[in-house]
Amino acid sequence: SKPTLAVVGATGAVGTVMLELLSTRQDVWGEIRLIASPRSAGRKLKVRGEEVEVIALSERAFDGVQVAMFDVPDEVSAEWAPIAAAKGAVVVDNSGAFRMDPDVPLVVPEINPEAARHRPKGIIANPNCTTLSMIVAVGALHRVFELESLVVASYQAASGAGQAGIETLYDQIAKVAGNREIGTRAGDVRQVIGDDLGPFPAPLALNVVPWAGSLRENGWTSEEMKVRNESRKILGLPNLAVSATCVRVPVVTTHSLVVHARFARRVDLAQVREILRDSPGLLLYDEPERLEFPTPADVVGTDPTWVGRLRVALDDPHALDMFVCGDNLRKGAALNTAQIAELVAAELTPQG
Ligand code: 11C
Repeated sequence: SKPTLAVVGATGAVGTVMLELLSTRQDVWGEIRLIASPRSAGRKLKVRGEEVEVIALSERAFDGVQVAMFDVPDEVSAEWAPIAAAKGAVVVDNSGAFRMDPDVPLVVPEINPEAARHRPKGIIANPNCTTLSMIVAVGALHRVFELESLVVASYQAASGAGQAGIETLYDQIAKVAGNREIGTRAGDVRQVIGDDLGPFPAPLALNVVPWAGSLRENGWTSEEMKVRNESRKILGLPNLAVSATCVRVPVVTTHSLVVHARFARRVDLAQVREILRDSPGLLLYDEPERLEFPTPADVVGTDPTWVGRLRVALDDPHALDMFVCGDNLRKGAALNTAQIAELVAAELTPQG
């Protein structure tokens, strides 16, 4: 029989996309149980065309569950993922709570699917959306050219900060809309938007904000450290040199990154194109003569990582510059989690 799946955090920004995905992907699940905070319990949500009542997070909610996806804040995962695992569920956790735990694999199915099988804690971690938005492309190129260093800048969407981020951006856009003078004098955007900045440290409408996450040592942010640490772990390159600058932009959903990747081998652009065209999870969209390149407006709602603006660095034949976009709620979160859960489901229900 098909395994029972629990979706913890079913009502959040990622949870909402997860229910959409579960309704359209190949149906490998028996019961799908929706779990959320007591505040959301009793709500009915649609999955696979049926209304399902959300139940409150509790130990008993995991009775009979074989796979549990967690799309909740770090502290909720830290407390509840081990409880679900102790009850026998394989947990696929999308928070930051366990990603760097040496006993928890950090999995991207296109890159390191085999890692999912070794999970001594019964927990598999899903990477951060910014890492995920570039790593499928970088990983495919690493296989051939051997990655040595990454210098990246992110252009992150508001929905990376959850439903509150989305609401904040729409509210701010409404406040500045129609005013054809705003954005011409220092401080005028702040004045119109007022004090309610939501989860962002500066106005996001008509602006870019060089900050995501919280402050870590020496001026680096948590998000920048995640890009570095998680890339190293997923690629199995503990000494990979990584410098990331994470920036929030007024886009609702889809993270973009400018990537400068340096390899041990000389980069051959024709071969790069071939790799990006033929590897799973990637869409090569790079026709500069026709002004064709990925932008979040075209990428949102799609599954692959889109890659364009491919250039061999002018001053370094071992380095490649490119622009990548990935839907941060799909591949960046719900889709990768679903793909990992499907790997586990395939283990639990052997074919033939
Ligand atoms: C953002 N990437 O865009 C963050 C959100 O570690 O899962 C996801 C945080 C995480 O703000």
